[in-house]
Amino acid sequence: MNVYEGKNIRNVGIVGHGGSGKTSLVSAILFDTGATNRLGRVDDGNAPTDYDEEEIERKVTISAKLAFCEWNKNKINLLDTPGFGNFIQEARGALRVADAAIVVVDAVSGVMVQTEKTWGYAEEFQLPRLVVVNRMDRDTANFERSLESIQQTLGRMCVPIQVPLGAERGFKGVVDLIQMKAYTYPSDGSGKGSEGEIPADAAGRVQEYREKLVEAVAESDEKLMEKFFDTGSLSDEEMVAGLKKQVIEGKIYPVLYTSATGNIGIQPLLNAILNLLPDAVARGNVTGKDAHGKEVQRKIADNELFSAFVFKTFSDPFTGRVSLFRVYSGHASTEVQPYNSNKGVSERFGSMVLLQGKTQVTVPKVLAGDIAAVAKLKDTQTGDTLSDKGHPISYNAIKWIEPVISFAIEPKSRGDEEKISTAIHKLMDEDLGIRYAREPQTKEFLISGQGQMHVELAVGRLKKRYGVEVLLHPPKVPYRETIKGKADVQGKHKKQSGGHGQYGDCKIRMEPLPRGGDFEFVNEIFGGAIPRNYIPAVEKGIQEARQKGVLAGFPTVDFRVVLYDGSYHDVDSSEMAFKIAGSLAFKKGIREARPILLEPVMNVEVQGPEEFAGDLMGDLNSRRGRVQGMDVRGHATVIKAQVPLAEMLSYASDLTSKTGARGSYTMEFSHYDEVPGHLADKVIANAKAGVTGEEEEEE
Ligand SMILES: Nc1nc2c(ncn2[C@@H]2O[C@H](COP(=O)(O)OP(=O)(O)OP(=O)(O)O)[C@@H](O)[C@H]2O)c(=O)[nH]1
Ligand SMILES: [Mg+2]
Repeated sequence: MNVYEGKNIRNVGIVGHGGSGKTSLVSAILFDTGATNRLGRVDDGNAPTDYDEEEIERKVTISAKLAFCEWNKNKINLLDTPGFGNFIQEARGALRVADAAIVVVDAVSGVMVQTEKTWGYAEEFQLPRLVVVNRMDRDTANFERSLESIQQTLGRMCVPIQVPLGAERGFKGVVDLIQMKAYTYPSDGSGKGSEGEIPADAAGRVQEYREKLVEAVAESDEKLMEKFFDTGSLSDEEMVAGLKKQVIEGKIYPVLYTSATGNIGIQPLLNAILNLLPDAVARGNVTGKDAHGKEVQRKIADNELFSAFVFKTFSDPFTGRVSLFRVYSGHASTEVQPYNSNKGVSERFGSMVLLQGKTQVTVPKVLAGDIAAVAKLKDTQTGDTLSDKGHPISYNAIKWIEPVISFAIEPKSRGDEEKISTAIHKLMDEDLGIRYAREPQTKEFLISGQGQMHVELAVGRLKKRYGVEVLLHPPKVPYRETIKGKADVQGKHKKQSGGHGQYGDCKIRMEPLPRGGDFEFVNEIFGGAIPRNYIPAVEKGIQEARQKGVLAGFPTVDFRVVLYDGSYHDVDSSEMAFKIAGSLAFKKGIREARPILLEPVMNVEVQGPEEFAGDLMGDLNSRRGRVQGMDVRGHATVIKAQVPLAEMLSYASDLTSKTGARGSYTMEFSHYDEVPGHLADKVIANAKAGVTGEEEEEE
């Protein structure tokens, strides 16, 4: 295998909504460039970058994968990423080390939730982008409509540099609007295209979009603009140079058309990657921090000191831990001794490998700009920087998205707790999106992730890899309690039989606060009914008591306490006594003030193909959801609703099965709302059953 210099390398992250054809596109690229000798297919379980057992079984990409091809004496590193919401942070992790993104859009459904999300990640890392409209061969795939969806949501500067030839099953190639040539492909999937003149029936559209492209290029550059106004046109050289410059500056996002499974339009895409996207050294410098936290820069060049960023870790059944890294400066080889500046330890490099999906290809060294892997680093984790020991540098790690769903996890056989914890921590080594913690309130161990599928997958791996079997319980909904009415009560704590007594006495009024008001304590004591130094103790007593509400033990919120009277005893009063008095008053007051249960309500946005709109609405209604609006984006319907979290616990998998994995949703906290009476009784009964169950166990 050749060693490539950064100026001949492109690092592209392939991102987009689930099922848009990213993995199939990578398969076609690898086949057409001769990196593989057959066209791998997701549906047949032999796509090079969907090789995990779970991926083959589910036909979705679960973790980011690396592959590469050689094209016109350049090396293209392809990072295939998941588009399913549960695993979308993998896309972000991959873009962290890419120099450009290919955003894949399904020609039928247009831009969807995860398309926008990954577009946002590319924005975050300021990456130049190509938009690839794939699945052009499908029924109802439509050039104009998909473009409208793209320009509406991703922006007007998404400009076609091709127009497709033929439609739906008749899709057979593209016209390149720069070369003004047609590229057509046979229907046998061989990918062997031929160049030709523009067919007469496409001439009108070609003319129209060529003009739009020229205008877009002229528009984003003052000099070209002048020239364009003077002469009404640009030369071919001005076009190419102008376009490349503006793609790299993020002013234009070229749109291309493919059928990945039909192997149509792949070479023009490869040419666009080489001709329009920046090489691996184009960025010039990268900024990191030295040992003292001071900003330092490294030039992306082979003759600089070594530095590399580890962006992914996975465990291989044969070689153990494998770390994927991008070399930013210097080079990596067995001769280099890497120092992990985050952990403060030296590591040892084994042989360098390039990854072709699961196939490892050994290389003597890896130069600045390239992406490769190495096995058996001891202490290095995802997000760490390896560098020269004498000149340590660390690059910014990726901040991972917080988990959205939690399950209580319990060993199938007692005494396995220790084993679970060890095994989960090993999993977390390769999946930073998983969290594991003990919930102090319920004493349960919680495993959290980006969705039900994410957590279930982790649990499946626990069993498969480490032989630990666990049970998952429905996640606990963080209910709250509050009051609807008012109360005026006295809390008196008095123990004065023998020895030093205890005396605390307070009178409080309670009233509801608006939602989100949490807790307020107002002191209206005048004239020393309670000495000033005991007043904080009353408040503390209430603060502590409200953590466990009177209905079902959930925190009590959104109420005000006004302390207005009380009494004390010269000798027997103490802080402790007033704290207890406060908590007694709280419990009594809450009971009198019509306590109710609150539940979290979520803002939910569901997106799915139009034909499911009715089903999805009905389903949200049956989950006590309040639908707030419906929108159409391309062929996709977007439904916005507010739904109680308690009804959304299994939504991820329900939606997947309802829509054949074509639906997706996002969810964020909106507000707390009262739990309807009949459901509240159930929640309270369950909470009480849970609590007594646990107490019995402890005894
Ligand atoms: N007709 C048609 N089907 C395609 C095309 N590209 C992909 N598919 C099919 O669409 C489905 C999804 O393709 P994938 O390549 O797995 O899509 P993906 O974007 O990698 O999906 P995730 O990894 O789950 O995000 C598979 O059944 C493919 O066979 C295409 O161009 N035309
Ligand atoms: Mg995929």
